[in-house]
Amino acid sequence: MKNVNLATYAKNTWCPGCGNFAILNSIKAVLGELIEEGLPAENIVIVSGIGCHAKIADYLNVNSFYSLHGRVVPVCEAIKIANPKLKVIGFAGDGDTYGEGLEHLIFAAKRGIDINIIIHNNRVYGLTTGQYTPTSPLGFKGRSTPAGTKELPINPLELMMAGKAGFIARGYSHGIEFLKKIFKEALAHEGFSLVDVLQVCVTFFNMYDYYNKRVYELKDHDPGDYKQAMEKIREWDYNIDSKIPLGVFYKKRPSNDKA
Ligand SMILES: Cc1ncc(C[n+]2csc(CCOP(=O)(O)OP(=O)(O)O)c2C)c(N)n1
Ligand code: SF4
Ligand SMILES: [Mg+2]
Repeated sequence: MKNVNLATYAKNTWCPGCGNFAILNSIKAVLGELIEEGLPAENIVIVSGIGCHAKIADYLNVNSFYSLHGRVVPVCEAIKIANPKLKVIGFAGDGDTYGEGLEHLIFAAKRGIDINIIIHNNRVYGLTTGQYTPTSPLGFKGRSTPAGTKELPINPLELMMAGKAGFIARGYSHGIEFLKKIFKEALAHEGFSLVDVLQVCVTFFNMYDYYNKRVYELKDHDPGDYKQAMEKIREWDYNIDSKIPLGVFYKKRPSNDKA
């Protein structure tokens, strides 16, 4: 068995308690396992955007590309097209990819290109100190909306369904084993995959209590069933006060290409 050490010398500057640690530790464990199972470490490339999430590229000792805000997806696509044998994983923010880079995300999903996108969805612009994003709830009070937003949030997973993404899942930055399981399944999927992680920003939008009361893991769910997946994705639309399902909502079966 190889001795895989994916740590780097970079000093970690995330706030103590930030949900990004769970994403880092989970993906580090999953990549370590994949390398032990035979995936050459040099075939892994990670891409990040601009934001707190993006620092993950500094903390993982694999090939990496720090891209521009909103441009994680096209950089991932270009790397994959240039060298199809690479395992390409993009780490993006909610501001990053559900805002400025949204059209890239939809078309990558539609294209079905074999890249894996992980969204650090803290529902706030963390790095720029607390402005609202497309997934901030109605009434969110932040630096740019002191009186509260007047807009309803989008449900990005519903958009991904409409965009024909082949693999759609939601994780939460509390509970590493579950996150690892989802990441592993996403990386094993051939084609486009999106994992939206409810990543708590303890400094600008601390949602631990809110999520802890509402999240549950999907059981008896058939991810091959488009209608069932859509129903589960609509259960919580990033604003209403309901339970929040976690897990793999949709996984395209070879037979449901037309779904
Ligand atoms: C093209 C471009 N637009 C805007 C910015 C300013 N900017 C940097 S980070 C950021 C927001 C980051 O929010 P998010 O993507 O949610 O990441 P987080 O910090 O929450 O992880 C913005 C607007 C930029 N650097 N480049
Ligand atoms: S500002 Fe928020 S997202 Fe950024 S490191 Fe701190 S807790 Fe994490
Ligand atoms: Mg964010």
